[in-house]
Amino acid sequence: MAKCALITGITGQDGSYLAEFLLSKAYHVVGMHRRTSIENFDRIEHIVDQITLVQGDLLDQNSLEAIIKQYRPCEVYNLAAQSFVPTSWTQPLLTGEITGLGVTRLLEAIRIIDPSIRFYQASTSEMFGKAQTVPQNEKTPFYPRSPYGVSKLYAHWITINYRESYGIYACSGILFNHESPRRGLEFVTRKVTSAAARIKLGQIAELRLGNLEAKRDWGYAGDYVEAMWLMLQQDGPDDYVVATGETHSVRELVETAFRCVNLNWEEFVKIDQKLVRPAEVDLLIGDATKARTQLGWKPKVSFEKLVEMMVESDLRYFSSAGARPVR
Ligand code: NAP
Ligand code: F7E
Repeated sequence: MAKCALITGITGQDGSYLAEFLLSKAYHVVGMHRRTSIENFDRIEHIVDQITLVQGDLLDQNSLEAIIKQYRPCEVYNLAAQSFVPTSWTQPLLTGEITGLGVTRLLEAIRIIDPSIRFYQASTSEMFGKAQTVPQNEKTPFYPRSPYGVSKLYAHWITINYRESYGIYACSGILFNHESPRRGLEFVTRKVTSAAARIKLGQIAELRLGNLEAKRDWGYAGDYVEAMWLMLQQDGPDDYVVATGETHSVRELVETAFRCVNLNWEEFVKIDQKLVRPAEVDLLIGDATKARTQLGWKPKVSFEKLVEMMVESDLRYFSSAGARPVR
């Protein structure tokens, strides 16, 4: 019988890539999504008839227990979260409830119903925040800089605590920024690639951005979901940094994206102080030696290739009304 995996956050960027990956490994994929007044399946519409979709919410304990009882997954990937850093300042309590406490709700459901389930928690480089060492690895001290980062740090430690308290095979994947043509439009990579495409197509005239000096270790989401799966296939549970080991500034991102459409970015980009964060994460660069040596994982898509892939997808998306950025 096929192995069953539950993915929370199936409608998100990573949920869609992980579902594709697990289908390629012949899993029965159960995807949890929130009830919404209109369906939000754009990223998974090409696989919707190959997976089982079920309504549930990280805010609702009963729904989590009911889903685990009904489908009895052997692996649970918790990708659901309020994941946008700026929103975590305007909605800090909701962010804490979903991104932090939501993980305890899911772990409790696993503990009560079937503690042999293997659990993956989507942790983040935002936990390093005001980074104490360069580059950052599993031993780097944490210093989160936003309610999002703080909530994820709680989630990281509760994952470790359930592993140590109850022997649950629970892993925390500390993933650095990863992007794709399916990235939400408000995150800086997609904001930049969509604007470059739309300016080229004559649809908009300018791009407003905040801090151009922030540096991130940007990889490709399609590469990163494999690392999630590998973490749950080992002899024992552990925590791993997943990153490319390269860092680039937002300024370099903008230059690269506008170069793809043969435009000079300085003619179109305006700095908007409203987009500067109350506390910034200045520099992230990951050291994924442990993932490379213990999981045999490595990234395949370079920064330049990633930006090019996103700009090309956005040119297609914004030039034809019905097209979807689902590369
Ligand atoms: P994303 O595109 O924002 O997707 C988040 C998903 O969570 C969506 O499916 C969303 O559903 C769902 N969700 C939000 N609140 C929920 C709730 N209360 N109950 C159930 N589902 C809920 O995020 P992503 O980029 O795919 O990232 C996946 C995970 O990895 C997140 O936990 C994120 O924090 C973490 N992470 C991401 C990165 C990155 O660079 N992408 C790096 C490190 C860690 P709706 O569609 O209904 O909103
Ligand atoms: O910002 C700067 C901004 O929103 C990146 C999430 O997936 O990755 C993501 O969090 C940088 C920041 O991602 C704009 O100040 C400048 O320094 O794309 P972002 P993020 O905050 O790094 C981590 C790993 C996660 O876990 C999160 O869930 O870009 N920046 N100007 C801007 N950022 C945005 N969004 N918009 C701007 O106009």
